[in-house]
Amino acid sequence: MTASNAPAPPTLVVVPTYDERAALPGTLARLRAAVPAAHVLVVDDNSPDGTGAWAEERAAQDPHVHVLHRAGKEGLGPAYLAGFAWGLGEGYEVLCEMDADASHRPEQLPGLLEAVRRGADLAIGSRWVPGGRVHDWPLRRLLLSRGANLYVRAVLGLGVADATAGFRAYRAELLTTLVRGDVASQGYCFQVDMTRRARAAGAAISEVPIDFDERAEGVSKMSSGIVREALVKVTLWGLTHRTQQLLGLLR
Ligand SMILES: Nc1nc2c(ncn2[C@@H]2O[C@H](COP(=O)(O)OP(=O)(O)OP(=O)(O)O)[C@@H](O)[C@H]2O)c(=O)[nH]1
Ligand SMILES: [Mg+2]
Repeated sequence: MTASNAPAPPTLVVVPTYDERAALPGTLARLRAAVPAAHVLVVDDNSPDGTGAWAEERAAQDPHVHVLHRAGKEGLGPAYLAGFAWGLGEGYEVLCEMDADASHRPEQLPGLLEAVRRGADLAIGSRWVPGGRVHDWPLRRLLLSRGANLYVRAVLGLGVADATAGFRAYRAELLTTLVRGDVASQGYCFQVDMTRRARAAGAAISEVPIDFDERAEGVSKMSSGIVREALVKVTLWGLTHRTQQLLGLLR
């Protein structure tokens, strides 16, 4: 059997949710249609709007849908780590990240899975490589994302155009290695943290251009605290990285 007609490896898409009752039904329907063989894990932080209860009902009707309930809102990073721990324990071989708010198009997930099939340990759905696009974002968000990625590039030198992206597919072997480290990032710098750890582990990272849509429903969880955490942590990681480079040169 050649690699191209080999059966797809067991795949899990982890979708973190906080107050996504309006957006999640459409996202899940599109996801199940786009990648019918994949399983989905909704990781809900006890959303006050009943997202978790709705997901539970959905899971009762569809054996491909699972739900992890957490006690309260702790941020994106801890939600993903809990989802990954569950998925690795269940034996999934490819584990994906996707937002619930339809900013990521489920129809583009097969492109990420194809990159993994071709040898990537981590495939990133990227807005900032040729062919990648952002639709209907206000200038403020465009500048924030562009600026954050340029800063990450300058201080960490990861060679990744969209290190903050949250549409990803990881090979389980890589993820097992990454989560063994003490990943403590809460907000969106979680994505940068995982990218720099993947780079340090020598992973094959591939960026796949995607279309990123502005959320149509629900409310953004982006906050000044999340931006502050990212700025402080990326700067500290950058200082450590550059110091290590310098020590390497002097040795
Ligand atoms: N479980 C959990 N999910 C979260 C938390 N914070 C954000 N999310 C989810 O993570 C995904 C990304 O969050 P968004 O609010 O869309 O963040 P964003 O895409 O940077 O912001 P917008 O573009 O303004 O939507 C969504 O599915 C959220 O529901 C959290 O603390 N816990
Ligand atoms: Mg969003």
